[in-house]
Amino acid sequence: MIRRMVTNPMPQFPAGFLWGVSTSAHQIEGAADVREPSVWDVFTAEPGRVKDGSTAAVACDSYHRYHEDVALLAGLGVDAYRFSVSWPRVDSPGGLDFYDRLVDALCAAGVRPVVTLFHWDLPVALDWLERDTASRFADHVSVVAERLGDRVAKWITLNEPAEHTLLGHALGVHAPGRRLMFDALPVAHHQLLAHGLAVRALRAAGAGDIGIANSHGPTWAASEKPEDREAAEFYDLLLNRLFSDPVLIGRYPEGIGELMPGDVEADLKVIAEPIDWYGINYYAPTRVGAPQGAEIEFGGLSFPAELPFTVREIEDRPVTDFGWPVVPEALTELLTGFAGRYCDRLPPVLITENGCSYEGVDDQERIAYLDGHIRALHRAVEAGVDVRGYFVWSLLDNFEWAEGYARRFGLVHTDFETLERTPKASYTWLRDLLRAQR
Ligand code: IFM
Repeated sequence: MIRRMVTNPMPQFPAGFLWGVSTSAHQIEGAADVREPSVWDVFTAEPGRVKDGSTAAVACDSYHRYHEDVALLAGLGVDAYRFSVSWPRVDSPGGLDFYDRLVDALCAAGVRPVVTLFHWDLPVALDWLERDTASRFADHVSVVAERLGDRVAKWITLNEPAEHTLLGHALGVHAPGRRLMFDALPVAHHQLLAHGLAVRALRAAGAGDIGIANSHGPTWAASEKPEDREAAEFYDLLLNRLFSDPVLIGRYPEGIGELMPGDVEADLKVIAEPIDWYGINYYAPTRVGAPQGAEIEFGGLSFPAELPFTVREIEDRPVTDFGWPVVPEALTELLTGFAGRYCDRLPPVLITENGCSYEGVDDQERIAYLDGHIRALHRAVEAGVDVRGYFVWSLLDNFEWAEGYARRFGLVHTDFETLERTPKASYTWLRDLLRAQR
């Protein structure tokens, strides 16, 4: 079945389509001893927070081995590499020198640098419950843009503020480990404000080509029953629209704005600052039903009983090692749905992350996953959605947050003892696909 699917020729994407891979600083860099600490260092030091008890102190050691990573990128033949700058490293003496060297190495290898300015590793002294963190972020962005702006191809303000809010501040399973439930909403607002201020800071520094990387996926009601549909709509509002509506149409979904702190109307004008493209991280759809009065375990997370929805299994679908369902056509659904909802307010779209966790170096399941999703993406392009690029998560197996090193998302295997990198079957498959696209 897999063989038949992957030997059909991949349809051709439009000329200029941007192919890339993604990583983030805390997940790959290591070298924690030469930067300031982040909330993730504090969190991982607390017993029981990370499932395998690991930390990202060394991770893939990309801080020291970035030349190896750049060679892997060049060998893969990607147009672009999405990585994040660690705010605590930028705050450390000489911290920006590392990114300067990395950007130079990428440019020399013909790979365009795409920089994420915040991917969850907040300096320990800061807190997204505080409004001031948004202004501090804009200062950080100005410093980075000033130094790297002459060579960076694209800028991403934030990565997945939805997950950082939900997992880090509402459910407490990511750093900083708060379990505030709906009191975490200000964290979402302050990040969105930070996004808008960052767009302004980037433009003031002369930088262009700016987007955000928001996570999205279709939400499917568990049944046609009104209570399931209502629960699914609420989930969709909280995890999808809460983060796209303010950025794209300058307003919060119904009932949310009044829960946010500060002068929300004025802030929304900042949040809706025009961007050049909209980044979507897509992994899987979610099936949602009415609450069942009990804590639910799902996809490595436990959802408290008091939530007004429950996440349900999507039956009859293969799942990744993480237990996430594999549903490529939901990517077409997501993109056509976005284009329909936001119409001319939606700028060109980039898929800033898509990938899966599987063990093994002969990773035929990953090939099948990527093949299916790239075809689904092409169907969206054929349907008229203006998608301009696709980034695989991730270049390397790396530190998968609360899962530690147990989940392997890489096109390249990392031996976390020796730090040796070994390209997987999917790396070769993607390399050949990219060659055929040119
Ligand atoms: O590893 C993460 C990444 O940091 C953000 N998006 C999802 C990935 C897989 O869980």
